[in-house]
Amino acid sequence: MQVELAHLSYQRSRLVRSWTHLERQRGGAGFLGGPGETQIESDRRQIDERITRIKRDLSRVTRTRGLHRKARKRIPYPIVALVGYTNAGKSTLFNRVTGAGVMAADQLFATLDPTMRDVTLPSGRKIIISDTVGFVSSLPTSLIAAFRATLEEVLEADLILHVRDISHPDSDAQNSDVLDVLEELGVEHDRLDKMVEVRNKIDLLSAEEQITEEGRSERNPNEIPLSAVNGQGCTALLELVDKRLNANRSIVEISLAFSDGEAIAWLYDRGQILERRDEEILAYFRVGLDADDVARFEHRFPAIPTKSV
Ligand SMILES: Nc1nc2c(ncn2[C@@H]2O[C@H](COP(=O)(O)OP(=O)(O)O)[C@@H](O)[C@H]2O)c(=O)[nH]1
Ligand SMILES: [Mg+2]
Repeated sequence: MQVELAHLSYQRSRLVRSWTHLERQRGGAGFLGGPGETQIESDRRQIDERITRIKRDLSRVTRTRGLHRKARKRIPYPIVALVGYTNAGKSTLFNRVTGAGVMAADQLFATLDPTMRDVTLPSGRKIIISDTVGFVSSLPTSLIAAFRATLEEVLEADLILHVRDISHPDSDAQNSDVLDVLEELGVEHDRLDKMVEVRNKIDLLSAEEQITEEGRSERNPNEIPLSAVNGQGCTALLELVDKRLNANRSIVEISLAFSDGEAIAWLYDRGQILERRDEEILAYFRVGLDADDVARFEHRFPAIPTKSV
């Protein structure tokens, strides 16, 4: 809709200019209300009506997006955003890690937003992965608003995965374009530093180049060579995401009665169960939980003592 709006505004300005030329030819000073003017008026009115309709639809979309974001905040799984240049392979990677494009009804966000889906990491931890619009260089200013809107998700993401097409001849220029835009959008420096770089399309490299890539990633833990098309590197990527998200987790020991089904279910849902020992009347858990989730658990189940270790 933003794209159409920009296009219509452009058409509207051209309309005036092209008719001005005719009007000048036709009449001298004081010539008003000729057939040309009527035509401009009617064309302009039609464009204006479409502009009004699109603006109304847009404000509805903005409102809906706001509601979705609020709904998402109530389900506090970490959000991992894919960013990168157009054609880098973001959507291919998204489909691969979320289960090859199947749109199952029980997917958490299937009905909420088609570009966000839940993924279970190797540790059993659940995340929401978000596909975004691709970056292109020298975006027309009239489209920057549209572009920003789709990138709001990125600002709120817990982790950013920068997908790069390393087989592309302009790969380095694309890389700096993307980093510049992220910085302009207000992504903080330390988050840019902590971003994971997905070096996609390694299947298109020669055998020697592939070996060089493997060497790079061994030295740099924030780089993953990958092929979204054949799946190579995808497991390593999910393991890295797991590790990065778990960096701010705390380990908590909790003993509770078997009858505390609700609390047990909550721990399985939100936490990473590291150990469970069933004793006579109590179950003992060692769980990895986010600091926020520890507070949520204590708030929700005040009678159950927790101990951070
Ligand atoms: N050879 C190869 N092609 C890929 C790979 N990943 C994506 N592609 C292709 O690159 C093109 C763009 O992919 P897409 O996922 O739409 O890119 P997006 O614009 O970043 O979402 C498609 O033709 C994909 O099939 C990869 O790992 N290897
Ligand atoms: Mg895409």
